[in-house]
Amino acid sequence: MDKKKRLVLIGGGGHCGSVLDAARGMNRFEEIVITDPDIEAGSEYMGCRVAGADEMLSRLFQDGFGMAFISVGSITSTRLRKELCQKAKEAGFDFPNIIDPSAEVSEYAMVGKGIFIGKNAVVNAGARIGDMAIINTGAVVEHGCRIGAFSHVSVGAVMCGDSKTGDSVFVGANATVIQGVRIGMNSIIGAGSVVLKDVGPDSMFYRSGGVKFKNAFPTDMEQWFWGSSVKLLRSWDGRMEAC
Ligand code: JB2
Repeated sequence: MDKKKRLVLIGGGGHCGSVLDAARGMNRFEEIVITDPDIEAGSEYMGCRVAGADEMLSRLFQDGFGMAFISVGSITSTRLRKELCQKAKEAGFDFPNIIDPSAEVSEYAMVGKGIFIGKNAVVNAGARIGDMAIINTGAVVEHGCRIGAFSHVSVGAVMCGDSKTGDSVFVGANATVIQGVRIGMNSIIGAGSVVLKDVGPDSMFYRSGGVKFKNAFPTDMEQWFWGSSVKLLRSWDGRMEAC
């Protein structure tokens, strides 16, 4: 089998579910396995075999898997994703882009390697997406934007035209970065923030309207969540117990 059609997903959590779904939708990979130190080797995740921990990477490469993808998400820190990327490189793997078939990516956009573009995300003409970046579900990267390597534009976030991030930037869910604004490397933009001016490197920017929610964090969360009439219909990944 062509080694480019054999893919290892590194990390078998929630983000892996989105990546796996998109990878299958692309109809490009004939075999997909997962490495994850916390999932039993030989078990299945969404119908995909878990090969073992990352120590298996060299062995998998020798066995004819040529492609690897970092399927651990990055919430605020990109450290783990970088370490895993290095491990996979050292083992000899190449990195495909995984783009959900529902995403709209302009043919005039430029993308690097190892990028994830999730369901219904939009990457418009002239945008440039750096290696290993995540453009998550429903995010919009407008014309002329630049997204740095290892940066993550989270669910529903909007990068307006010609805005830019440096490397390893996290733009939280539903945040909006206004036209032409630049976010310096390693900075974090809080969910729902509206960024009207440049943000320097290594900064944290949170502005979510200052609205207070009464009882936002009930003490008996389990009771509040599961004690109602809500029932799980099915346990899709074997981790969630039906109640
Ligand atoms: O060193 C590692 C390692 N450390 C943790 N190697 C490998 N191969 N896997 C590792 N993991 C695994 O990453 C954990 O055992 C776990 O299975 C997975 C992390 O799963 P979790 O669901 O906690 O996070 P995620 O990174 O898949 O998703 C986060 O980021 C997404 C972008 C979540 O916050 C999601 O909600 C978010 N959409």
